[in-house]
Amino acid sequence: MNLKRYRVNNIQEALQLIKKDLGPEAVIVSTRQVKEGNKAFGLFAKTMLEVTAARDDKSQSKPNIQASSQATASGYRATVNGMPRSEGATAVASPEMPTPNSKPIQSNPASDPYKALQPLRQEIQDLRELIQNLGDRTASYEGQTVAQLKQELGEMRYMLHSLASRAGQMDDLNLPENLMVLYQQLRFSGMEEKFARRLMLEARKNIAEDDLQNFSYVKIFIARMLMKIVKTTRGVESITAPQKIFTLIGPTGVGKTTTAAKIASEQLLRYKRRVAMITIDTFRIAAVEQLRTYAKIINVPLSIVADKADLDRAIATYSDYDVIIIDTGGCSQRDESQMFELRELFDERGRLNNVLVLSSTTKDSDLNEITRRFGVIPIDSVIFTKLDESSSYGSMFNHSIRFKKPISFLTTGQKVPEDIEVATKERLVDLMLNISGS
Ligand SMILES: Nc1nc2c(ncn2[C@@H]2O[C@H](COP(=O)(O)OP(=O)(O)O)[C@@H](O)[C@H]2O)c(=O)[nH]1
Ligand SMILES: [Mg+2]
Repeated sequence: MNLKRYRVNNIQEALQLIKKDLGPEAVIVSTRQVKEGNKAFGLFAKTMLEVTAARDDKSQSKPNIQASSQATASGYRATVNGMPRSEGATAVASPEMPTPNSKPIQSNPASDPYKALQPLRQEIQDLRELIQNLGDRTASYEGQTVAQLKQELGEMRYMLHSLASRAGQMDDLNLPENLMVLYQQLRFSGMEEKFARRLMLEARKNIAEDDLQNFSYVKIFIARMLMKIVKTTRGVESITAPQKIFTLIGPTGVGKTTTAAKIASEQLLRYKRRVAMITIDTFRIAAVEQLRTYAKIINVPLSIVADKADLDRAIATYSDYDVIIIDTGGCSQRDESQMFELRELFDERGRLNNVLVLSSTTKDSDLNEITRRFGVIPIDSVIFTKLDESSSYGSMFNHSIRFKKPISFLTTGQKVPEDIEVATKERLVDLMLNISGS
């Protein structure tokens, strides 16, 4: 097994390199988006595609086999050989290869994927033994070498998993090639399987046969569908009341206080609005101090309140302010009494605009639980923080599909006030499909 990894701008570029280096028999075993460049702000670094390809050395010596007799090859092979051509892309298929996109990838439950797994299993077993030996022989080896081998073992596991899942769940999808490539991209970005599948099936129904051959067209079509799924609020601009009262709630540590300061600062400096802040942090004195410091720097008044009556009084005090940002203490969604307290304070529609702050690094199942539990309070929008620390943005779409809550802001770093942006559909879709970089 000959394994190679490439960092490229797009899949077409990868396919050219793979075909050149490893030949048409090569299979893509994994792709993922990686950031390159400025490390402090991963988000603004260039997004590259990292593609790992493999070629079974045994297959290399064989002459080029006819497409029809290659039918046992997995869909990956078909993807490498029959890559869609988008504008500017050089053809990767050699003349004897099937015409790009001429046929949908056929489902193929034949035994080949399992045969393909066999050498991988053996290699994993060998690697395991090697790691074990190295670990036993000398402790000093437990540094770099073992770490490297462990990483390779991880990659092999991933390959096995990928091959196995291709052999299983995707066989029945039977998608045209361009849709299959985008399906994989959405899955690698973290979109849940059933959502990605539904999207692709819907796209196939609605895209004309001819247009399906055009990768750029299909990608834009999927981008438009994603734009319909996700809703945004233009920051605080969708609040039509003369006074915008914006409450940030959510679990501890997601970035509520930092985000409150960023929004306050933006409202003051960019929109020239009169801004006041309130915090309901009665237990964590340090957290109150954190907001107090920000309020001082930004130069806005801050009130610290303990209960609903206090809150109402503070809001009344700021009646001639354009924007009031309310920060809340960290609260565990599993603590019933804290949730009850929060509900007492914020369960009112109309006057308060409640925003659930979630970290984009939180895994899907936890995002679901948090949203369900905080859902006892009316939630008007969601903020996703820490995009700079996340590499898969599909969970934001999974959340949008599941809970249909609009997204108001995205935050991209620790710096106040600059690391925040008003969420836009274009930006969210670009995070998934990397349209601007392709
Ligand atoms: N990398 C990164 N860190 C963030 C971001 N937003 C907040 N943080 C950090 O997350 C930590 C917790 O933030 P804080 O505002 O205190 O969270 P809270 O408990 O929800 O109020 C702090 O170290 C922040 O600097 C972000 O967008 N990116
Ligand atoms: Mg806080």
